[in-house]
Amino acid sequence: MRMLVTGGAGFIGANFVLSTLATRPDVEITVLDKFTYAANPHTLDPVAQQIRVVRGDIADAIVVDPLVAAADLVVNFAAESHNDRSLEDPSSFVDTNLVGTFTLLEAVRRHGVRLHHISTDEVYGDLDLDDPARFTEATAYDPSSPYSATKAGSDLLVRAWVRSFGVAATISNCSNNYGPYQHVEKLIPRQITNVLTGIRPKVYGDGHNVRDWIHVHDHNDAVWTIIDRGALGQTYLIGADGEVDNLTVVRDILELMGRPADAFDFVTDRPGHDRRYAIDASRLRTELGWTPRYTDFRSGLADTIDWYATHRQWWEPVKAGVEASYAKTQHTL
Ligand code: NAD
Ligand code: TDX
Repeated sequence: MRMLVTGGAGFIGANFVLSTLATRPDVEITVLDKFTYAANPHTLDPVAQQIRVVRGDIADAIVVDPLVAAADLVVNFAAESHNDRSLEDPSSFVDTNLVGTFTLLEAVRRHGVRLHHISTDEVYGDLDLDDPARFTEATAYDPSSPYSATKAGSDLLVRAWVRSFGVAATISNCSNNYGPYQHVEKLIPRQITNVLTGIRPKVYGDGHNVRDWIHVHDHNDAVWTIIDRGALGQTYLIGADGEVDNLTVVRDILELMGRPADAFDFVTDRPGHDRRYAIDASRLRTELGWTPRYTDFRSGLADTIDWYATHRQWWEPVKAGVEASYAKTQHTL
């Protein structure tokens, strides 16, 4: 199988490329990535001889068209992915998440190639802390941030291309990922690398916001399950019953790293900060038989801490810049 992996140099896409190479020798991989700030140019170095890497923009039809024509399947991980950045400057989110997905859809339509589109649970908006409900595939879209609104728009484009043009596509909406190779702007790697560099972890607002954590390997395993057995035109939610509030995440990190559990700061809240996400992944579990393997969050967190502690050269070059940028808007409460 010839696979085009867009965004394959980012956090989830690179983990997908590495695990696919390790487990599926029959898959030929081409990565299309713009190598934005979010891509670490060295992540794919160890497998550079086994894949083709093209530096380019998914919104550039001239680049996209021949790559799609030469593929049997496109898996679209490429996106602007960070909520905080989308609040500072939303324009690249519209370009990549909306125009980029549109450009891929037109190419797969032209060449009759299957697409799997990677999306997020944030398209459903948020839930109250005391609401027993969880998101399902039937939940109405209600995104809050420029990031989640552009991801919601990209999903709706995929659905429209399926219905109007018969494009062979599937969509997955996953909850919050953690694991190796995640950019240090995101909650878990930011706090781990804060502790490793002598900075106190930073918790937004009151810290009671809940995220539904899943290990990136479980996410990618579910993506493969959908590629192998998913029904064309269908949407699947991916989650591993991992609801944890941010205060607990930060206290767990501090404890696992041998620091006092209260050695963190509360800082300025994120504008429009979603309160809680929670996924009901019953369709994926019952119809496709998928189950997560990393079900012990603290042990997954301990492995992730270990990875950042032993891969300082991977994140150190960008750490100071990320903190300097956050310091412009975030102040200790
Ligand atoms: P990331 O920011 O780490 O990586 C994104 C990658 O896309 C980078 O390599 C970047 O260079 C590339 N890219 C950006 N714009 C591009 C463009 N115009 N053309 C080509 N490449 C471009 O993001 P991630 O966390 O790996 O997320 C991957 C996908 O998974 C995204 O679609 C995101 O919405 C979705 N998702 C992420 C999470 C999470 O917790 N991180 C959860 C659910 C869904
Ligand atoms: O320093 C921080 N302190 C803090 O309290 C950071 C960076 C975040 N937070 C909070 C905000 C959120 O409640 O932690 C939570 C997680 O924040 P992020 O890591 O920025 O993730 P989130 O906004 O939940 O979005 C993530 O999951 C869904 C990904 O970035 C998205 O791409 C994905 O769609």
